[in-house]
Amino acid sequence: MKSLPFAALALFLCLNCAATAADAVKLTRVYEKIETKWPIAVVIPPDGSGREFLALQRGQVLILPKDTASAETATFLDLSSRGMEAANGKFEEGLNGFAFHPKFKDNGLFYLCYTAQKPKRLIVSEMKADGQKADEKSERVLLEIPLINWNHHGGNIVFGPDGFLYIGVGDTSKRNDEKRMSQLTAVLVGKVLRIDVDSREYHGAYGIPAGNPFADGVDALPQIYAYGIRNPWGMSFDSKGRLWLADVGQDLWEEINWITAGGNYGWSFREGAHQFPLRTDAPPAEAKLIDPIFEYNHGEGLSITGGMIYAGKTLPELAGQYIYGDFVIGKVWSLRANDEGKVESNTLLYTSPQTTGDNPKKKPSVLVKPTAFCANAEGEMLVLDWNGVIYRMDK
Ligand SMILES: [Ca+2]
Repeated sequence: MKSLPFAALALFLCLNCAATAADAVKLTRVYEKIETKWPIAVVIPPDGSGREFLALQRGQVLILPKDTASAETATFLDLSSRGMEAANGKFEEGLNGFAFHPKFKDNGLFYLCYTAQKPKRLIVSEMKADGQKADEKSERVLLEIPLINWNHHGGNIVFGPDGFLYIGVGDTSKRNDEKRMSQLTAVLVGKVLRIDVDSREYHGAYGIPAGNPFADGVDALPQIYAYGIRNPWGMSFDSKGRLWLADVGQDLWEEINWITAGGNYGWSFREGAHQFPLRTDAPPAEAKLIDPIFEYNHGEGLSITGGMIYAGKTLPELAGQYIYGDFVIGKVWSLRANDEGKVESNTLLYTSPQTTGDNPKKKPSVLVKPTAFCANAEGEMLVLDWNGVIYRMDK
């Protein structure tokens, strides 16, 4: 160390601090030999194969090798030539949702949620796969939702234990919910939607589950399951059937919600559990605005990435806890909540080191920017990093 010049010593100490900031977990890089640019989900098909499918935002889905050190992948689907994103739409536009039908083993069906241009819209579609390969020509479009901006369209999709498909859609506003979409039940943006992909009763494309809060379609669109959402990022069901949803905040608060049928989650009257100061009109007297079960302010992080309940074996102390992170600040936490949704603890597990990238004059940025928390085939937690890296959470 004595031979290190001062600047290098300072850098060494700085890196050392970041690395030893009492992280409770380690992030170990896996699939190092595979190009995994802009990963958005790792999904395990319900077919007993134990395969891991990696969805990338530019429209590819890869089947990852069993050996995490291998370079061998199979391309399941490649929609990268479609141009899902506008020139200024990179970062939020593209393929943001991928889910297998619960009976994928028998019917080969899976679902995608992605943006398309001219006109700008969010598409939910179904495709069929044969063994190792998706058949792009089998695509059946279920929903097309008009968008007016490149940001805030959510796009995560997940099947519930009820067999219905849940779709998280952002408010398609640049800022401030300026078009007042989230509370408006006549549009599908700023909502969680629920549809029955096995039925064709609605427009010949899918069905409306009878338990949807506006199933009769009177005064509100029947696909809506919950509303008052800003930009849902990270949706997952736990083993008790609860739907966890992280809603990205604007100026002050990031939030974690338990989504229930007909729930109004407040945006843009509220940001987190607080009145949104840029909105001065009062909510209707009858409105019941549901607060998040947990929120953190912008002193802690700037953009929440929702995750899932830990169900792996490597870190037994995290059993039953909800793992989530912050995309901008590069932190990972575990949240423990009781069955009533009361938070018992929130523990910082990991803080990303900072990096100057290729340009030391640039403001430092975080090394790990979590885009998703997913279970691998063994149930261990993977952290997908916007910088194109996949980590496994270890001791
Ligand atoms: Ca809210």
